[in-house]
Amino acid sequence: MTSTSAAADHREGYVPFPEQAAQDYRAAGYWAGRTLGDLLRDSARTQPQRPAVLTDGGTRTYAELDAAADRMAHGLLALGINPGDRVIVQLPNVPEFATALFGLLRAGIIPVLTLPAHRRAEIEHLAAISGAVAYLIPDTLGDFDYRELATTVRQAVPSLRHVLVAGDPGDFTALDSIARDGDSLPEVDPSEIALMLVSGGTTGLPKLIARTHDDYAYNATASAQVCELTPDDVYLATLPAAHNFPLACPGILGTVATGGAIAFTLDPSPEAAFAAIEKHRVTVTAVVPPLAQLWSAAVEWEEADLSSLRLLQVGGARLAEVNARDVEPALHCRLQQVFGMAEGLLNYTRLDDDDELVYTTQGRPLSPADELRVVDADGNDVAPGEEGELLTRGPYTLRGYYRAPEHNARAFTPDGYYRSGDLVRQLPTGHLVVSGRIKDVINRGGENISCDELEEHLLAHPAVRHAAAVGLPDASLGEKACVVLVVTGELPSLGEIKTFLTERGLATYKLPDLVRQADSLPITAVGKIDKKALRALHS
Ligand code: OOB
Repeated sequence: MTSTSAAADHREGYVPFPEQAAQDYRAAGYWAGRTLGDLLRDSARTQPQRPAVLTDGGTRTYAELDAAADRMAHGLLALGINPGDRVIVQLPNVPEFATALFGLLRAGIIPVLTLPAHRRAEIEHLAAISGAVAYLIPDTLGDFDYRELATTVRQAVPSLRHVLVAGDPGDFTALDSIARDGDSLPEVDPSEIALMLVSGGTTGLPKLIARTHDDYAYNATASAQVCELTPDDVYLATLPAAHNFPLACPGILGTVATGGAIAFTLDPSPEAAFAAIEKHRVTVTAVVPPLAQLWSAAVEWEEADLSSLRLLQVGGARLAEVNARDVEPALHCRLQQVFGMAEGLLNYTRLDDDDELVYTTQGRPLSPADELRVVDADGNDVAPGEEGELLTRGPYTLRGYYRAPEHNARAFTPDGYYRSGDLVRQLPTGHLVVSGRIKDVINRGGENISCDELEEHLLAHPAVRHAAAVGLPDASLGEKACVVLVVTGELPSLGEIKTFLTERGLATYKLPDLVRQADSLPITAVGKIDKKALRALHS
């Protein structure tokens, strides 16, 4: 494929918002006609000397970040990478992430945001479906050498013309060596694809989610409002920066749009992250539930000063109520539950919500224009307050995965609602309680056991630190219920667990058949419990 046709082909396999919906979102002001690059430009104009990025080595002002993004954009274009081309970005939480991201966005080049934990299978797949022309990597991370990965990936995906390395380039090109001055940058259309996110699904290979400038800018700025961000806020990217949550909920983009400062930590452990919070006087960060739990416990032994922290956002998987109640007393900041998805819809508990809503729900929709339906297995709306599958569409929710027509036929209703696969109940306040995934159930002899429900009960056991329930193949039952526990002290016996669960009022058919012990639970690239890996480990 020549570069000219590559530049025009990015819309092939893209499912746009219907014209009428787009008009409505513009007319209502949700889509403001600004690009993601403009968000940085605006902050750099109004407050050039304020800090934009805080690093161990010093501060980068808005004027500096703005200029660095422009120079990066010119450098990328000078390599022959054209507006509309896709570039695989696999950078960890380092300050170069911000420069590279804004450089690509400014040039109208489409970053495909992969996670540092992705390996050959995922990267080759994402590079092939996106038709990427370049691959941005760090040199090494821990003992993993991304340059070796790039060498392998390039052999399999011939469209990858360039490998750019943040750090020691080896045989490739150093990312910082390409930056250069230039005259003018291409006009970027705000209704065009800005970037691509990778779906978080734990089954099958990841899918690509194309987000437009209009929809993603709204995602970030409306989220910043809900979190009451101001230019005095300091946001710490703790989760991998390429994930929707730390990127735009409100994350890096929402902070830049507000004129606050961002900082990065490569290591989310309490030791490293707490040191970063103390050093940069961090006010807001986002974590997954296992980290929230670990951080809440770690204040016992970590000495760092966390007094700057005002808001801890927790999402990505369900935060058990027992753990939700621990966060505020331990960390002395407000807890916010966030139920979101790379596909779009975001739900937040609000800062002024009643405590009980904050501890027991996963928030309510970000936008007045978010449309939600809760449906039964036949696709009919359930009665208000009843459990069902969440379907949604709205001003920042995709209408189809990129280049995935067959999957789209199943994942969307004919009228454009995305079938989330999440089981929820909606309270009269609009808040959602997530009760599990449609598929995260154990089918034990025809009875369905919700893994989330079982796990929530297990976590209430004083010896249990982490719990995961999985169905394992069984000749007579089809599936049997196995619970894998990380415990403090001794592993309770199966009998003890059954008695404990029965005393909590759990139905007999939901009691586990097996109890297994683990030192830790396997996690996905962003830190959620990885059920697929767990099932493989314990089968
Ligand atoms: C976030 O995005 P993804 O794309 O990695 O994963 C989305 C899925 C949801 O469909 C749901 O199954 C689960 O992750 N999930 C939650 C949850 N937040 C996400 N399940 C229960 N409780 C929650 N609070 O994970 C994501 C994107 C933006 C903001 C926050 C999380």
